Amino acid sequence: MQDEPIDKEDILKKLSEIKKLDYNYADGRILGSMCTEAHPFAKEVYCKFLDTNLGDPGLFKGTKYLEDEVIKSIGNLLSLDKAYGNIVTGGTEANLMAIRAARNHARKYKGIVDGEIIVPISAHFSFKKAADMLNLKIVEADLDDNYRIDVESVKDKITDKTVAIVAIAGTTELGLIDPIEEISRIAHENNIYFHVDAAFGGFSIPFLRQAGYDLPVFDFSLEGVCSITVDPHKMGLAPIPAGGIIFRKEEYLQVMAVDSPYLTVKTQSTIVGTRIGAASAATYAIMCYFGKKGYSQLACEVMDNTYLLKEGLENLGYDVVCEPELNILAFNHPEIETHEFAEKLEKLGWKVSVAKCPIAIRVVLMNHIKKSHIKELLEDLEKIY
Ligand code: 0PR
Repeated sequence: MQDEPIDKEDILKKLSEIKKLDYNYADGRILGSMCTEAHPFAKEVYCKFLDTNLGDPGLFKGTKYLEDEVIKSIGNLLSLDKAYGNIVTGGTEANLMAIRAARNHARKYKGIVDGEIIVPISAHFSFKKAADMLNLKIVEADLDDNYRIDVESVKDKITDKTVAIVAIAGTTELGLIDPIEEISRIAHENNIYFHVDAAFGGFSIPFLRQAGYDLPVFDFSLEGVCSITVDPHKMGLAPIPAGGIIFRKEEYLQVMAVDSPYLTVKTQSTIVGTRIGAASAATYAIMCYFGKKGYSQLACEVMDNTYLLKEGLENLGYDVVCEPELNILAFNHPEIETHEFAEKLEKLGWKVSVAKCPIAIRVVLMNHIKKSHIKELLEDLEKIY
């Protein structure tokens, strides 16, 4: 830091120069991101609540009310009459809270001290962080031929140390939905905590189902489901950071509670202490603003774009890895090795990402990717082919 203050104008000038290093969603070149530009209205509301702190909710009763309302609304979308949970920083923190609840619950009621969690190979790496922090062993369940969790493999991996089973509604790499109904039954029969990671799919599957898409049930209507991660900062168009964790029962929050004697509430179950209220306010605002109709339209639009890209790719002769269930498409060049192919796309200005299982170029068709961008991408892909 320099000794003397600098004028605001000069600082802003420097910042806008530096910001030029960033890619912009609006350019339609960011193809591998699950985040997108937040809706302007959500950003406006966010700024109004910047100083609120849900770590001490008794001081911010209005903002706490907004968080509760958001949890209630998301819970209702997921077939839960009375929901418990929090708006957190993202899917990582939401998954960490779910696994912490599962671990503590198993420790308290079953006496398990060195627990294991069963997660599919396709699970997001946040579960590795959670297992590391919570001192749990990760047991990976295989995928079936369609890249979804293999139900038999889950059954085989259950032991008397299993504290949680995880399945995904909208996998990070392929956007696929695991057979959640079957896993829910297995978890319920074995009295094991079952967490569904719908960080990506949670804000689109309910709306797509409503619009007539034939997608499987993944929510609390299945009795084995104990918690669901749903991120407003992905398909919900809320500003970063906004993740969501929804629990079926209050006891899952209670088993994580620590005393917070000098605060306006007696206990705290979240991982973070001082925590942002702006994310709850912005999510509340954007959910009111869109309504089910608005989200349904958004979810359908991005699916239309997904099919448009798929058709274009197939017409050109590219290999599409699997039929998309959500707005993620993975594909390969029939001859060029995937990383080499990704480099060619990078050179043409496309920010792509490469999936690991199976190795493929992966495009997340978020709201910032418009039909005009898909047309440009297909033109470049035609040249490469
Ligand atoms: N669960 C699932 C299914 C996810 O896909 C992700 C993130 C998480 C949990 C963790 O969420 P947070 O990143 O909010 O903690 N999925 C993307 C990924 O890691 C996130 C992402 C977003 C990556 C934008 C890149 C990017 O540019 O691939």
